[in-house]
Amino acid sequence: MSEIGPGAFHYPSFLDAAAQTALAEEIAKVIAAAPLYVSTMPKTGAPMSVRMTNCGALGWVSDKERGYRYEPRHPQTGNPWPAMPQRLLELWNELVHYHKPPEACLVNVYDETARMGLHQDKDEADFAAPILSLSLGADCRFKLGGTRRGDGAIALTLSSGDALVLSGLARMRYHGVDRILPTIGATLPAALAALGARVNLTLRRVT
Ligand code: MD6
Ligand code: FE
Repeated sequence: MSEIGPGAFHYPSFLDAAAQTALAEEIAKVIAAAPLYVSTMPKTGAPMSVRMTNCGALGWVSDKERGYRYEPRHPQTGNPWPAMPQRLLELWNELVHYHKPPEACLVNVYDETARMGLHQDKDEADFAAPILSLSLGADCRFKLGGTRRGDGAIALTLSSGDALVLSGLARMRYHGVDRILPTIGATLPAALAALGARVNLTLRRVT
């Protein structure tokens, strides 16, 4: 584990190959029940390059009309999100020191050209709760800035099996995914391989 800055903890290869495979199988079941969708940006309606879905009581969605928010139901099927797999609750308990369980797990699926612009995670009511990120598949160049948009950012590589916790002073740091890196050998586990190049899960407390 390395503390990148106060409250920002990077755990390279936290999940071994067997754990990555098992997690991918759980996420494939989530996607089978709650299909990937494309969120659009508030106001402009521009589509995001990442496809997403969620599990847990709440899911993160965005559209032109109503912007970023959490919803209890899938925007297209209207069904409640699938339950959070037990394995994710265990990882939260292992890595996040917080007295309440996560309510949302956002599943982001990247193809080789997808990116995630610099953002703060601020649609949650509870900023005291850390966010736990888990990555599978191709490496990406992850940028971690400061608490103001213009602050300088550091770059780190997030690889398959890595965990990243943003807590405390790091909870509101800007961050984003510059690009997916060509990654020899680190393809997504078979259960997810047809969907893209990289999958990132972020577990959050919302209320
Ligand atoms: C990604 N991650 O790694 C996007 N958010 O694809 C995030 O947006 C993120 O890694 C909050 C905390 C950790 C993260
Ligand atoms: Fe984020």
